[in-house]
Amino acid sequence: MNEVSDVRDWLRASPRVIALTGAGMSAESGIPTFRGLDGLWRNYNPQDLATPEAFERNPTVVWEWYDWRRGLIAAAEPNPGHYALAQLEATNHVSIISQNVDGLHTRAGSTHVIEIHGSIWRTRCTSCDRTQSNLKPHLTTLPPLCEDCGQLLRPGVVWFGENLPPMAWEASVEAVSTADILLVIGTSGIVYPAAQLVPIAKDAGAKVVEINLEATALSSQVDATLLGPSGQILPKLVQ
Ligand code: BJW
Ligand code: ZN
Repeated sequence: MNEVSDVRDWLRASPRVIALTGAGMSAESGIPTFRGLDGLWRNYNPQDLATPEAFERNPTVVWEWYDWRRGLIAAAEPNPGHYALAQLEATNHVSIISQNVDGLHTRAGSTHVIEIHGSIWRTRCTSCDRTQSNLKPHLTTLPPLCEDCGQLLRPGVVWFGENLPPMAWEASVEAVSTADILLVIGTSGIVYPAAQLVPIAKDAGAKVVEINLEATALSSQVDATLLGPSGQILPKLVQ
């Protein structure tokens, strides 16, 4: 069985496509994943960097890590996988639910992108909640302070133990509930509630296809797994 050509046929018969993407989607752009061999969590402890408690303890250390990642991402380009998903909009109704904070889907031209873990390009005031877009690769002073109230700004991302932005989460549940096919791309599927979108889609009748270098926590729930780099598989699916 040629699974790539089978999934290509499924896509042709699926007007509404949802893609749930994770760090593996951007790996071929040179952005490290979290849990892979050279993943961010191999060198850094998430408890020290990606929790509200870590930020309260040491905002400068957390900001230095995010500022380093901003520099990496600013220097990166979308890869053929990002462009293939953007190109799919020519033939299908496509929404992307991304756990990534890098903004590369939008840079590749995708127009319906829900960022469920926020964006590294936004800051939010810890006091007055003012949210701002800041596209500079590096911030001038760390930690940055709010121009309105002078209090500490934080990265506009979702840390462990924090709720996802309610509107983004509701839109995601709605999207997978009405999907014909869900593509689950480059995610280990162990972070919740993002991973919950897979059973929600399945229960609502969507076909689920996983694209990953290896089997994941979600593999037993999907209709097909395409093993390989998403930057190579997605262009073949969209051809
Ligand atoms: C390729 C490839 C290529 C490589 N091609 N593939 C038990 C205890 C405590 C908490 C919990 C618990 N159970 C559940 C929770 C809640 C917690 C959670 O899920 N924890 C688990 C880890 C156990 N979740 C939360 O806290 C969430 N909030 C929440 O639940 O609110 C309610 C609540 C409130 C109060 C208390 C408790 C609950 C929020 C989760 C936020 C996650 N945040 C991060 C950081 C975002 C900002 C940032 O970027 O800095 O999000 S953590 C990190 O993980 C990041 C990612 O978006 C997320 C998912 O990772 P992802 O994308 O899957 O990456 P990897 O590295 O894991 O996988 C990469 C994959 O790609 C691999 O499979 C590779 O094989 C593959 N790959 N190259 C294709 N070329
Ligand atoms: Zn403020």
